[in-house]
Order: sequence, then C-alpha cells, then structure tokens
Amino acid sequence: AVSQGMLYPRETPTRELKELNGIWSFRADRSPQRDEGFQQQWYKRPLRESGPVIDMPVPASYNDITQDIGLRDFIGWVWYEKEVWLPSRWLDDVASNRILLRVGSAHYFSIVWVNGVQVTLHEGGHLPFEANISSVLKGILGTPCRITIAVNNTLTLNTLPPGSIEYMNDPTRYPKGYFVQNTEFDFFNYAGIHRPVVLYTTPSVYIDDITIITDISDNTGLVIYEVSVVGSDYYSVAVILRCQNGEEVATAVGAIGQLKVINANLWWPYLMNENPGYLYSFEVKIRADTDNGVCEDVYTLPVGIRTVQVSGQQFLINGKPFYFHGVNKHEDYDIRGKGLDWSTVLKDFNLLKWLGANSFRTSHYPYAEEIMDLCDKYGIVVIDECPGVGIRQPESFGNKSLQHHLVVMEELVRRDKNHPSVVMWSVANEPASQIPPAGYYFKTVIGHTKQLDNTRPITYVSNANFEKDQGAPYVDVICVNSYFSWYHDPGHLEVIQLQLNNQFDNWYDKYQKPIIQSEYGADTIPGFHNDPPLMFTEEYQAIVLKHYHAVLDEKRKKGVIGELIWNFADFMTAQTVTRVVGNKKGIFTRQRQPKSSAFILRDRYWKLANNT
Ligand code: GCB
Repeated sequence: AVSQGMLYPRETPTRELKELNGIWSFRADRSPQRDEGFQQQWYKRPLRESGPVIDMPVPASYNDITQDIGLRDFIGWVWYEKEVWLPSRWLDDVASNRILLRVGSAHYFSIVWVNGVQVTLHEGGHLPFEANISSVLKGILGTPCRITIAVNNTLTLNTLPPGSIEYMNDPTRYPKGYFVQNTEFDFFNYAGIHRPVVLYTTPSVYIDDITIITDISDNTGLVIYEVSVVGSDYYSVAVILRCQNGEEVATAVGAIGQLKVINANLWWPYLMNENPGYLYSFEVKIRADTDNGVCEDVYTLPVGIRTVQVSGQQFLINGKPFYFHGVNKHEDYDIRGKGLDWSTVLKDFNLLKWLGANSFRTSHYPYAEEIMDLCDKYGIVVIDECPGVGIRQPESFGNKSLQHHLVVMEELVRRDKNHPSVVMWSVANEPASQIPPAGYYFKTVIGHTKQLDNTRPITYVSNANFEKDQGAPYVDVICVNSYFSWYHDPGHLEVIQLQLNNQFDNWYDKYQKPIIQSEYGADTIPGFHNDPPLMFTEEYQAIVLKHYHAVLDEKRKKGVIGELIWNFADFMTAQTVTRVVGNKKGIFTRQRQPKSSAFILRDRYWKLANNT
C-alpha cells in the first residue's frame, strides 16, 4: 500500500526544482538473458565504461528514435544515465534540506541508482515515483552526481497491462532462444522514460500530501482540506485560498479544516459556462521548530470547486445534468511515441476545443500530470482510466494481479484526487468480465477505490454480453464499447441502428444505470474514398458515425449520458494483419490533420453544447 504523498513537484518559496530532461546516455542490454547489466553492475561506473552508449532523449519512448528495428521491438532492460551538477547550496545543507529525484513515469519496471547506490524501484508505467536521495549525496560537493535508471518493458500476466513472453522452441522455424511478447491490448508497447525526470528540494519538515474535497451549498463553496506533514510532530499549518486575481477569499489554521467561499466561482466544464475551469489557489504554509531552527514549507495547489454525483440515470456536475460529448485519446505521436511533448499536448487541446469536445477518457492508462493540469484549467472533463487494459486470461484475475491492481489504484487516486477535471475513475478496459472470477475481482477493485475516494463515481469499460458481465453490478455508470458494422457484420451499415438500440435497451433494462457509449468507430485511411461507402474509406467512417448518432439522440431519454468516439487520432499498434501501420480509427490522423468525420463530429458537438 502507498504510504506517502505524491504532490506534483512545484517551485515555491521553500522548494527548488531542476529538470533533467534532455539527452541521456543509453544502452539496451542485448545479452541473451538480458542480465549482463546486473552481472557487470553497469550502475557502478559511468555507463560508457561498460560498453557503447548512444544518445537518447528524455522524455520519449526509445523505440522510434533510431533506425534499428532491434531497438524498436526490444524487450528487456534498457539503461539510461545522466550526470548532473547539483547546486552547492542544496548540498551545503543536507541536514535541513531533502533532495528528491522524481520520475514522472517510466515503462514498465524501473530501478534507480545514484552514484552507484540503489535508491528506489517501481513497478508500473504511467504513474510517478520518487526517492529521497539526500543521504546518498553526502560528501559529493565538487563532483557531479550520476543518475542511472534501468527500465524493463517485459509484461507478465500479473502486470497492468498484462502481457506474456512466448518462447518459440521449434528449431526448424526459430533460432535458439527466440521469443516474442504477446499483448491483448491494441496499442504499441512503447517503452522508456516517458515523462520528466526532476530533482527537487523540500525542507526537512515538509508538506507531504494535501487532500481537497469540495462541496456547494446554495452559493457557498466549501473547500474541505487535509494536509499531512512529515518530519516533526510539532508544527503549525495555515492555509489561504486566493481567487484568480490573487485576492484572499478565505483562510484557516490547522491540518484539517474547511473553508467557506461565499458566491464561489464554480469549476464548470468547457461549453457549460462562459467561464469554464475556474481555479482558486490553495496556499499551504507550515512552520515547525527543529534542532536547526524554524523550518517553513509552502506549497500551492490549484483547486476547483465543484460537485459530481450520479443521481438516478443522470450524471450531475454542480447539480446540473452533464452529457459527455468527447473522445478517447492515446499518448501517442510520431517519433517520441508516448513521451510527453508540449507541442502535441497543446495542439490536442486546441483540437478538442475546435471540435467542441467537453471530455475525454484517458484510454487506457493515466496520462501525464501536465495534461491533467490543463484539463483543470480548460474545463475538460476526464474519465481517469488506470492501466487495466487487456485483463483477459484467467491468471490475470488471480490474487497476485488483484493485489497489484489495488496498489495501482492507490497510486492513481493519490496522484489525481485533487483534479476537479477528474469526475470518474475507470478501473479497466474490456476485461474478460464474463468469466467467473471477474465478479469478485471487480467488486474488490471497485470497493477499494471507493474507500480511497468516495466522492467520485467508478466504472469500467465493458464489451461483454450484458447478460454475462459479472462486474456491472458494482459500477456507478455503465460504459459500453461496440463496433457494429466493423468487427461485427463488417460492411453492413444497415444493421447498426437495430443492434445499437438493442444494446442500450438491454443494459438499461437490466441495471437502470446511466450508460456511456465509451467507444465506437471505424478504421479509415485518410484519402481513401468510395461512394457507396466501403470499409476503410472516409465515407464509411462518416456514415458509421451518423448511424450511431441517430440512436444516441433517441436514447438520451433512456439513460444514455455520453458518447466518446474511438479515437481522437490514429495511433501506433503492434503489427498484425488488421492494422495498417497502426490503428486508423482516428478522426484526426496521427499528425493531427482532420479526416471528413472530424467535421461531422464538430458539427454535432457544437449543437449538443448549445442545447445543454
Ligand atoms: C477496443 C479497444 C481499443 C481498440 C479498439 C479497436 O474495443 O478498447 O483499445 O483500439 O477497440 O480499434 O479495435
């Protein structure tokens, strides 16, 4: 279980930050067992001394950076290293300063050394981890500090997402020791250090975590807070809430408390209000007496005041029915793969606004914290999905997997609990939820997540038959994926409406819960045209959308509360006979240029926005 906070590293008057992004030294361990790096202790000396290195950007997936197919499809340990100088004022004062090394995310299993000493390890991509490295740095004044990070992208039936290695033992067909990685999720298993690596400081007594819950009564906003402080038992806490122009609107003292904001500016979704995404700043100051004198720490968190509630068949934000008209995304782009890239991030937000989309699902893993911050700021509503995608083999429902899934939910809730944009957790995508262990599995994962956060609804995304699905009794909102006239009855556009109507009626009649069409779509190669519409043409994608929309409009009366297109943009997948250089169901190309369907969706979303 997670035992400490994971506040986003921000500069404040008491905290300094140094980004380690840029070029790192890199080597993939190509030894047959992938264990040479550990045998030879590559972390003990500069990496270039144990063999050849190449330059590798951070953050980025390493897969598409070189011309080497062996690296693109590499499975096993890769080694990253960077030498950095720490400001001497950080080192002068290791007694009253903590120095932390934080990795925004690395895929999948990571071990971190500083000057040859292991400081932490972490299982799982898409979520941050950090280590206090102060003790390792004692006495290094005048020498650079060497950071080594080994990352292994091997997936097993117990990782999230699950995967498996298959050894090919037929010597007439494969060389000795040949293996491949199999996955049951439809995106390329990009790997490497995907998000920023930073060093930052905190005082020795420090704000470890902050939890904010907001509520509204009449025009008064309530900000209920809890601050946890580590490093001393004797400290004082003072908090100030400021509005966007910097004025104080409320103050309090104490680690736990409640602030009242009369005539609060609420956090509203994009297009639901002329002032979406209103954020206050919640400033926390602590003071403690220590052996080295008075110690102060300051941290400021953006806070949006809003409520979320499922009531009957409605999804309410600030008490008003909310209809999700949005997209499913991926962190995926040319060359950098899943590496955080500011240009792509901002282009995507501009496209979401152009489209009139008010929401997205983080299919199929948590996105960068930097993206979540922008969702808060712009009022983009988020269904926050954990990496539980492709849970399909019986072993992936066993206790080992389950325990890991619970930890991943703890890490996700810890990271994202304070984002007003996050209105629902999704604990999985398309698991084999019809097989017997799925009932207990989802009851446990959802129950645990509710204990961590009882303010947000919880879902998982199902493509199981409504009669056989075992997890739906535990969700607050039913999310259903369907691909009528694509995977089912390919080419038969005329059956979409009948099948979709039945889909909604079946789920509704069985559970009377609100339903989101969490995926629908069709692969489309930009520039392919045919009339009458044929699969893979722009006309076909457009007409699939129109059939879905006709039914969605009808079913809003019967509990349908949202629609998320699959997918915002084309993205890379493993190579198979059904994928033409990746999945082409984007309404934008991978380079973010519109296909015909983007204009249809844009028309629709703006109309939906103006009707609500
Ligand atoms: C799905 C999956 C998604 C795939 C999509 C497809 O149901 O949830 O990850 O990419 O279908 O296009 O096959």
